[in-house]
Amino acid sequence: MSLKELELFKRIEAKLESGERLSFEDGLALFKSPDLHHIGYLANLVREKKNRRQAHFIVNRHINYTNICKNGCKFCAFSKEAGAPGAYTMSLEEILDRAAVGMAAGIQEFHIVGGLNPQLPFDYYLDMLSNLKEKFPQGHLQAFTAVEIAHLAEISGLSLKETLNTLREAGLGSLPGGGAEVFSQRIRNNICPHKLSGEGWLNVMRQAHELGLHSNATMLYGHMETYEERLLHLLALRKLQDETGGFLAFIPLAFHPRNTKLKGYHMTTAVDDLKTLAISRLMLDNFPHIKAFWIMLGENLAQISLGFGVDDLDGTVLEEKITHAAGARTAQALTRNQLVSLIRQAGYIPIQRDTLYSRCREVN
Ligand code: V47
Ligand code: SF4
Repeated sequence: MSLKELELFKRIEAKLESGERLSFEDGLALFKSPDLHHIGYLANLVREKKNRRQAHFIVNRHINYTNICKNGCKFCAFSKEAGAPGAYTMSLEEILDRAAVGMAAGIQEFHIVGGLNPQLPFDYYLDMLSNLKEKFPQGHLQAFTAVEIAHLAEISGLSLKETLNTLREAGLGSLPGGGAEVFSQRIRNNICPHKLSGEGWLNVMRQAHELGLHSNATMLYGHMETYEERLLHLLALRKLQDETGGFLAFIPLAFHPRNTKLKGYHMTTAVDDLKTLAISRLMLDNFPHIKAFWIMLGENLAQISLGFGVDDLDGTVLEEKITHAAGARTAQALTRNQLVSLIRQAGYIPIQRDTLYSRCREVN
């Protein structure tokens, strides 16, 4: 290790010990450092302080109600134009049927996201939530990214707060973290020019948090973004979290390039995945949880990530469409026992949680 590197790691460790926040420059130096193990060691110090040796998971089911989307983001292999082969929209009955299959497996949470389908009225979303809530009252509804919420405000003619309140009355429990991508407008102009802006995304989350709704946050990395742009994204999240405290978990999402309109990109490397997770743990000192979405990382790397700042492996998932459309080779679901055994074999304590981390219990 060079003297400069040694000084960097000493400086960061001293800051962690004194509780001083890491700066943009600290984050950049870490991203540029080749010493993955030392970065992991530092992230693990924070992880153990916040979450000890616990590794959280939830028994959940994803429901992607439509893949028809007017945004056509270049990194998305899931979305289709209306009428194109493979385009679908689930009826209310289909959604309830899928949820019922999940319930038999003891599902605690439905993670519901879809495209912006101009054919669907606001009532479709309200009926979906209220029927799911009525039939499966024990299932928390974590539904609709900030991008979908902004779209629903547009089609309903309501303000963001009114939209969120109406959805909450219908059964909405919290918001997932998708749609954030990278906040930089340079990146958005290139990869998702029709999508809600970064500022718009943060504003939806601010409004949701002000109403007492919790949410997650994500970052899609591994395409054309620079380390600087990743860090600005993390710092924007840290700033909003200082103001509202409404974020539960941060989930870096590794870009999967297959079948997308972004040509010439490769899957992210294990080193970049672990570094990004670890640096997220270090920069986001006010986020209680860092989640590795095993669907995107793979089960093996998700297991290793527990030593690099991660304290949550998401869930059983049951039927994932977005990443698999873009070439993910992981399974579509894991059983609760498989997740528990992944965590145990990595030397951590499996903790089954609910969506809001308010009821957590160690698995015997
Ligand atoms: O919003 C789309 C991303 C997100 C690709 O909140 C892609 O707990 C990689 O947000 N390669 C949906 N990523 C998934 C998501 C999520 C997943 C797990 C947990 C949580 C949570 C949220 O996936 C989209 C977009 O940002 N995405 N295409 C792709 N080709
Ligand atoms: Fe639509 Fe979301 Fe895919 Fe973009 S990422 S095209 S908004 S479904």
